[in-house]
Amino acid sequence: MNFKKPVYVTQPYMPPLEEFVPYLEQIWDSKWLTNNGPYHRQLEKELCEYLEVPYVSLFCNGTLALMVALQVLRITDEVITTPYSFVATAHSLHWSNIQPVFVDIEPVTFAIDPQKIEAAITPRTTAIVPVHVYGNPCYVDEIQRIADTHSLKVIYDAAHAFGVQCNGKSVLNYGDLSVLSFHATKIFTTIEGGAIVCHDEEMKRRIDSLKNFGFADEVTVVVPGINAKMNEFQAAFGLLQLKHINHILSRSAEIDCRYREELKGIPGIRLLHRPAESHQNYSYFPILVEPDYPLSRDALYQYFRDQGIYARRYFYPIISDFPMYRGLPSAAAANLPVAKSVSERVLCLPIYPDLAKDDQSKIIEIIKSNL
Ligand code: T4K
Repeated sequence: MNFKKPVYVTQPYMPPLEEFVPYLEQIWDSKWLTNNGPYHRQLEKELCEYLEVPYVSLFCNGTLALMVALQVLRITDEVITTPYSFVATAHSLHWSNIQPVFVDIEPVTFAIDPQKIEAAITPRTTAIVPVHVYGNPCYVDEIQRIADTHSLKVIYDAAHAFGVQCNGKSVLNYGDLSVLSFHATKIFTTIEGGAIVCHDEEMKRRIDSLKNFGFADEVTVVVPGINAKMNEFQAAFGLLQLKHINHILSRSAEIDCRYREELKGIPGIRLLHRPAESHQNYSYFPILVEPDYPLSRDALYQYFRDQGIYARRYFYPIISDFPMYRGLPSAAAANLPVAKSVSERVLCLPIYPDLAKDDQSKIIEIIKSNL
């Protein structure tokens, strides 16, 4: 069995090119390329409406948005976070001179385990940075209770959580701030891009200033800001994506549903639990390859690659195993057994709106054929 074209873990949804041309013409005519241009303002407004959140500040990528979120809340010293994420979660702390303190995940949703957070709090702890990994909402109520008890800030790394709801509202409304990524590999993309969701106008004003060198007006610089602005091409691409978002989400849901139907009950293949009270965006389809499956996770990964299917081991290795973190006391393997074990078994299968039905059939067939 061989694939003509490689099948990647994800691919961005590209709207019809002719629909993008009028946006480009507008940019050409106005010569307004960046710095809070008209498309930037329109996308912030449309995202607030679509996501049902009060304020959105757009960024050139999710990593800089995370760093600005840490700055605006004046987070210092130590921050509790998960080792089971993309490395940018911890790097944003590192770049802000903050020490990540890794807390293990719980084995059902792979989110940071709230029962283990309090033991990691020290007098130097200033915040918690949990991740809604694969779009599965964290234990938001427990996390907030802990944060309130210990006067900690909560910044959600919501890079995977575009459009996700829990308890009947957007998951982005929890915590002090939530940070989105709109990278090309995300379900909603602005090529590169990201955003901070916040709850009040003053906070939005401060975030906007921080991402624009700290300017308050033409001649006043109030904070040592950075340049993290989204440009007009990115914002235009986002506006067009938003027009197609229902199609993007419904196709992803169909693909997720088919994988679930076909793969449930296969010995040695475990599917990610999706809490019933949440509304998902279906942007990742992780499976766990357990010891009773005939192939190891890495053997299955390689088998797929040999057939031109580029499934990915998100997130392996765990962040705490990378050289710049592995010396930290919280990075000790004994502290993170669940994250370690999940990362050694996880494999994310291809899922994106244009995944052909035949390609998905072949992926399913490969998993079954090894039995
Ligand atoms: N927090 C979390 C939890 C995150 O997952 C991320 C990003 C961040 C923070 C940081 O946000 P950003 O600063 O990135 O906005 C990818 C992405 O680069 C990264 O954005 C993402 N998480 C991470 C989970 O995945 P790689 O190194 O796996 O990407 P790459 O280039 O191997 O792409 C994966 C596959 O996607 C390719 O095999 C093919 C396909 N692809 C990729 C690109 C770039 C396309 O079809 N078209 C494309 O343009 O990190």
